[in-house]
Amino acid sequence: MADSLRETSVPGSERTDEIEEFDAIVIGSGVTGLYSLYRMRQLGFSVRAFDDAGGVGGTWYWNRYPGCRFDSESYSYGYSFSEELLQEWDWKEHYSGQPETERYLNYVADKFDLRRDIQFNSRVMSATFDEAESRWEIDLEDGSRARGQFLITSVGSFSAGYVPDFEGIDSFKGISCHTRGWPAEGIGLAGKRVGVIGTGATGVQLITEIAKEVAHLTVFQRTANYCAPLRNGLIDDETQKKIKASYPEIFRKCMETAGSFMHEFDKRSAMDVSPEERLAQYERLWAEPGFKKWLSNFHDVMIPGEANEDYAEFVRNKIRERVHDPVVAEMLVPKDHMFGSKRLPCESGYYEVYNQDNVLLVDVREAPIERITSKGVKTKEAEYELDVIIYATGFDAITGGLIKLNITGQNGQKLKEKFAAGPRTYMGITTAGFPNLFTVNAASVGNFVRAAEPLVDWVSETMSYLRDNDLKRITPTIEAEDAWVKHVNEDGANILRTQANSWFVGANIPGKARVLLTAPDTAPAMRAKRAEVAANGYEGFILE
Ligand code: N01
Repeated sequence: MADSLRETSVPGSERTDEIEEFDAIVIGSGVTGLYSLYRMRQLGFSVRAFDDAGGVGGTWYWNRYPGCRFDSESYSYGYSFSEELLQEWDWKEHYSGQPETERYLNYVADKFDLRRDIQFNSRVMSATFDEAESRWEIDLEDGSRARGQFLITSVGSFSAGYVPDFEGIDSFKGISCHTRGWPAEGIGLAGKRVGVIGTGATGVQLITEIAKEVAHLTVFQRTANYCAPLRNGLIDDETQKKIKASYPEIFRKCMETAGSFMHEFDKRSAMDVSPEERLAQYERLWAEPGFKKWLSNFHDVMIPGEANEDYAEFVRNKIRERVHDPVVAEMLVPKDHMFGSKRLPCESGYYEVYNQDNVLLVDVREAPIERITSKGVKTKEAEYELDVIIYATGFDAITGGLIKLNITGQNGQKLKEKFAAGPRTYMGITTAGFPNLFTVNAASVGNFVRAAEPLVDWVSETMSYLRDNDLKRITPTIEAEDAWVKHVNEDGANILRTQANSWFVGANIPGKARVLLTAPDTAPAMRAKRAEVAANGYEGFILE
């Protein structure tokens, strides 16, 4: 199994006495971690980032599986803080693939000389708050330690890969891999019998790509997804110039929308226009690239109800049109959840894969996987012999990466225990009893870079406020936290994201509490809330 999925254990005998001291400790050097380093350094803080990876990129370092790419426009995803960077960097494709995105993040790290403050191959095993000194201390796998006044968890939403606890999983004699731990040198799949478990956004991208080279592909699907054509393309020189000239406009648009994407909902209701006009709009958007068909649609397509079901049926019919065998087509048509209640995977030929003679779709809801054998996968109905098993089984999203850090706050309280019934935070970013801890990974939603920049700005400005006012720590009050948790649960109850069993609500992990893991609010509302809290002298926080 992939190195990245190893269980953590607190180091013992190798522990060293040497402790490095910083103002801020950042965990992770993905998009949020890199910007945290840049911004905090700019404000004069001493800062060190620790990453268990061998290089920068976070998600874009670990997810090297074939087909991995953006589903938001590349130029809406880049950092906005440097005009020079924006003008220097040429995105090659409208929806950049993993190798290009990893190259971009390396370019950023080099351009702003960020590497000198990043310690790679350094897994954080635990983080403990020292009450007397008001400092966080982290233990690394090699036994070394570091301390900082502030602890910033930039570990991303999807850093804890999830592999189901299948019986016999270690008995398989072939190659097996979770998509997050895909080896940099690749896995030679040509001529092999390959099985993929999972058909979420990752599985959809992977399956489409590897179906081009494998001898035989077996896809184990538990839930069919609504997927929409990505319609990617290369960026020509003229378009490149236009993009570079319109960055202020692109970012302005992103900052106005709910998920910080470039697309704005149509304010009309789908049901207020004639059926002909409705269908014409669905078809027009379907022919457009990316998320437009989702996020530029009639606004009530994204609200549970009649419009949502009308559009869902349109998408189901699009799937039926593309798959030749009607039985297979019906297996691929989602019927048990609402359109948009799970993240919409964008694809480039996914459904046509099932028209290939060497591809078999297996329904593992009907006949669940019973065990992994030495030869392959055994379901309730049959055993499938394979050379390679790929687990595209997702992530213990948002809280999983945090819990893995073994964080202990005041009075020995463990974050794992505190979050057992779901995350308890104030604004997704702080939690009572854990002073100066900023869980930035848990508060980024939608387009990650667009969300990360203002979030990290707020955290850095808060740190500056403490420094300028001779304060040592900031902790939310229990009352503010209770009110926030109530808001998340109550206002989140009726939104689309809580209607399906997905990672949004922790339902993909057996035993995990079913709670909305993100804020139910739009990105502009979250920014306004944070600004208001700061303007009111950090309302809801205790400053000491
Ligand atoms: O993970 P998932 P993902 N037996 O949890 C199945 C982002 N992302 O890695 O639906 C059989 O969505 C599970 O089945 P079910 C994006 O935000 C972005 O695909 O639970 N099957 C499902 O099919 C996305 O939402 C991009 O019934 C089992 C799959 O495994 C998020 O990452 C690309 C099983 C997991 O799907 C996560 O996506 C990729 C079992 N025991 C990802 N357990 C971009 O384009 C699980 N499954 C930017």
